[in-house]
Amino acid sequence: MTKNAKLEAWVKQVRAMCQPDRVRWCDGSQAEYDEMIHLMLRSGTAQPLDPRKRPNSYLVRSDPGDVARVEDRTFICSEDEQAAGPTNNWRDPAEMKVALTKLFTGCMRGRTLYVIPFSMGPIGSPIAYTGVQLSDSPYVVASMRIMTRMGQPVLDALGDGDFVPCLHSVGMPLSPGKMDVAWPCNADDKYIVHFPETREIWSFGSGYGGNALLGKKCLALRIASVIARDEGWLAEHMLILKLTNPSGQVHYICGAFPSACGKTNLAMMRPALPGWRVETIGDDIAWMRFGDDGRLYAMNPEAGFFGVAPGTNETSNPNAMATLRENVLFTNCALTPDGDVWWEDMTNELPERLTDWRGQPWTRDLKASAAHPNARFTASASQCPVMSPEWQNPHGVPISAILFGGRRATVVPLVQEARDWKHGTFLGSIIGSEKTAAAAGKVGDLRRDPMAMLPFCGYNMADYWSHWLRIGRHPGAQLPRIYLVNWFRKSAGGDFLWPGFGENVRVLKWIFERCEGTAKAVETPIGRLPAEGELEVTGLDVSRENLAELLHVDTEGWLADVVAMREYYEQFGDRMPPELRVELEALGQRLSVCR
Ligand code: TSX
Ligand code: MN
Repeated sequence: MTKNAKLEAWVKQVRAMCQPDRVRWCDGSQAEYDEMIHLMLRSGTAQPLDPRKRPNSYLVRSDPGDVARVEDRTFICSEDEQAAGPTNNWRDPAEMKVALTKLFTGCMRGRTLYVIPFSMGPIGSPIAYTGVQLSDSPYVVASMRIMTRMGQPVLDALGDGDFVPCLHSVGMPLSPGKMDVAWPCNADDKYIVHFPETREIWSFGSGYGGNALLGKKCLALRIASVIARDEGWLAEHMLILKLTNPSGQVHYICGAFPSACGKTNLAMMRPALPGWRVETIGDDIAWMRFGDDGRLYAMNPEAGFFGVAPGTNETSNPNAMATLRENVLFTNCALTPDGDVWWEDMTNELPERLTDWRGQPWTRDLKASAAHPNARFTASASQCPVMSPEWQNPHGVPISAILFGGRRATVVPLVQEARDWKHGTFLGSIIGSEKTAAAAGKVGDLRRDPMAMLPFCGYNMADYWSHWLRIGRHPGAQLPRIYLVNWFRKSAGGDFLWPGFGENVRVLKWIFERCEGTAKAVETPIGRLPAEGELEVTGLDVSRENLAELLHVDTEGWLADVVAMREYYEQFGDRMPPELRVELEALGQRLSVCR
């Protein structure tokens, strides 16, 4: 299977520590996937959906205490605490290893240890990274086969090369003769741990999503962000889309949005303007490197979608609905009486009866949601009808524009263009979302999520900003333009001012034409806004007043934001890059002048 000495030694060492009953090297075959499904059916982890409704698809219910990423149990274990920064949880790496070794000792008794080789990026691509995950979860094996390039071809390409070791256990050993539970996990101890200097990941106690599928958030973002800093590239929490205009010209665009802003919907958008085309390269992660021409080339390191199901429907994202027709693993969705899945806002009408995500009977008079709000689908990228063939390009695609978004009912206009890379980095650093009713805290409170990387940056956020500024000084760089966008402005009466979804292509069109040099902008204190008549409004059902409001500079609102940002930057002390403080104060100055 492999002659990789490091891999053989590591598997041997983990086997001795975790004491699984057996070790299985995953080849990535369909037969192996089917076997994992069979195991999950037998243990009650999964149930089949009606093949006439949803061929080759399964519903998995997690433990009710294991339904999401656990940020307070996520650690960056660098030698120096300052290297992790004020926005990450830090522990001393040696002490953490001792604590974890205790937890991992004997933790796989009664289970199988799966060796899961995977590639983030096309196998053999010069900019891909290989990881190997050791896990005791068949759900992880099946999910990794959808979400990454996984199996023997990865080992063949790896040869004697290096890889990122990713150790995972659900943290629930099985005593001899004891029946397994449907969703094994550890209720008391969960640890999602990153060692950025040695490039290792240890994850204990959770079987869910970002906690357990270690190629995604742990490797492709937290560890990769550190590698990217050291090697001069960018590992970002961004979608990648291909935008084609009616004449067939193309621009590739990346976008970073905090959660619940519809990143997957944008990546798969069906444009409302005739002749315009959006194709998907990726919906979550972009790795960007300079090409010989000085442009930034972005690659999607993933091979599938692990998307939030609630809110996905034929209107919000028809291409996602098509992606989900077959061969899907659903997690924590509701089940219909005829053997299909359902989630909130999937259909206009509430079903009469369902089985909810916990397996309990549900009727529509109940107030509780039937699917968990973080219910997920796991589906192969190749099933997306608007997947661009270039998503497999081993060198990536040249990026013309980067979007930073957020959910802001006030202040931030529909779109504004950064004056240069430095200003764009500043705009990325200030993005955030207002809390919706679902989250804890006061509704309307702004949660800053710089570059949408707050939970995913594997080092000090201030150093990360410095790295962005350093990228801007790359010799011969032909940098993307940077934009701040906001689909979520509301009127005083509380209605959304912008229809969003497919109509967002109007904003993308202006950005496209800025890249072509054909669209005009006006300079304002906050950046460049579409000049009068430059935003395509033909066929758009938005009043003149609302359009004006969407593109208005709210001087007082921005000045209040400047004060809040000054306070936000404080926590980074003298690691804060002076250029961003200069940008912030310059913005304050420009706004004060036109007060
Ligand atoms: O995904 C969204 N996008 C991006 C789409 C390409 N959503 C859903 C956010 C939750 C994940 C949006 N919601 C968007 C948006 O652009 N805009 C809005 C707000 C909105 C919601 C409903 C309507 C208009 C705006 N209109 C009607 O319901 C009729
Ligand atoms: Mn994400």
